[in-house]
Amino acid sequence: MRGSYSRRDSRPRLSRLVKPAKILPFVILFALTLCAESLKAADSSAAPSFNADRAMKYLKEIVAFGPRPIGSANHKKVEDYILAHLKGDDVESDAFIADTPEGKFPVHNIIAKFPGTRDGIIVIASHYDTNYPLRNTAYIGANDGASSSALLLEIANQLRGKKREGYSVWLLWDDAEESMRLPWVDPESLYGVRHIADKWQSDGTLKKIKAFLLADMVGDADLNIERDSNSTPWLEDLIGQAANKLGYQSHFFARTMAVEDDHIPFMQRGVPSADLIDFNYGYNDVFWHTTEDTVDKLSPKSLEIVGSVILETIRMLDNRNDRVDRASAPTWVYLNPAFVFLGLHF
Ligand code: 1BN
Ligand code: ZN
Repeated sequence: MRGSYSRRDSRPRLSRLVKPAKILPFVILFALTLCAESLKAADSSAAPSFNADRAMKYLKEIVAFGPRPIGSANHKKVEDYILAHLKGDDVESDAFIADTPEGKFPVHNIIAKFPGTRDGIIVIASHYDTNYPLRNTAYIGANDGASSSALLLEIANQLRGKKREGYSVWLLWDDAEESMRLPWVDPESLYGVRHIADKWQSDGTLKKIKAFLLADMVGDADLNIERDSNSTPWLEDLIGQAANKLGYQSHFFARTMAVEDDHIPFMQRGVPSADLIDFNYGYNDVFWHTTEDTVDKLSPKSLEIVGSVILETIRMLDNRNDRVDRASAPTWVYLNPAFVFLGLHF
């Protein structure tokens, strides 16, 4: 009857409005989202911090040896310098004799291995030689060879003595990258990487490499890393995302060019690869492969930018799921915080 309520009906009953069984999934989802957020916070607080001043000190020490063309006494000193900084690390030496148009030369790749818990390897590479044709000049390759080699030594400092929850990281100081003639001649260059790529193909290592990141000419105070059309697009995108995340996007990918560098033998063998190179060194690249390639053009901030972006890219690769094809996963799977919580983000 309208207007008359029984005593039972007049009491608002919570159980009628929201049944516990109905809200349970939302409560669980909310709790999982909170857990995922707190895990994210813990994750970033443990992020390594690249020491740019120390990297700059390494750079200056490398160039202080003078020109370091293959076969020279200075080259041997730089090899020993790198090895001395890796004392106590798991180091593989890949030494061989390269047959070049200028004769036979000893070539020495150095690999420092930092094991991770996840099955797979991320390789970070830099060449450390200077140009053989410039051997009798004052050419020291401060940006070209020394900057990235110093950067890798500092990355080794960041990886050393820490438990890696992601992929193993292998740092590769490769040798005999520079061309035996100037300007650049393709088959007369990249001796070190071609050798190690062949070796890793024969012994089965290559299949385990999830990404090959190359650093080259990364110290210019006016830092402009190119987007390289010879690199793997999704890996370049990931580097762009890492740069964005750190607020360094203005130094990345304003220009696109095709670069023939140490990543090419790995690209040719199907390894996802990317070259972080600033190929705009002075107006129209005037300092490249000249005695003008000196420390005064460089800045520790640039080393910090590239070093941090590489470390962030490693972290993103570690957390990337390469076992599930995103295209085959329905939207509800990759948008679900429960899957993010379980580490299954796409
Ligand atoms: C980079 C530094 N390279 C040599 N020294 C490789 C290269 C060669 C990059 C030609 C662009 C063009
Ligand atoms: Zn060069």
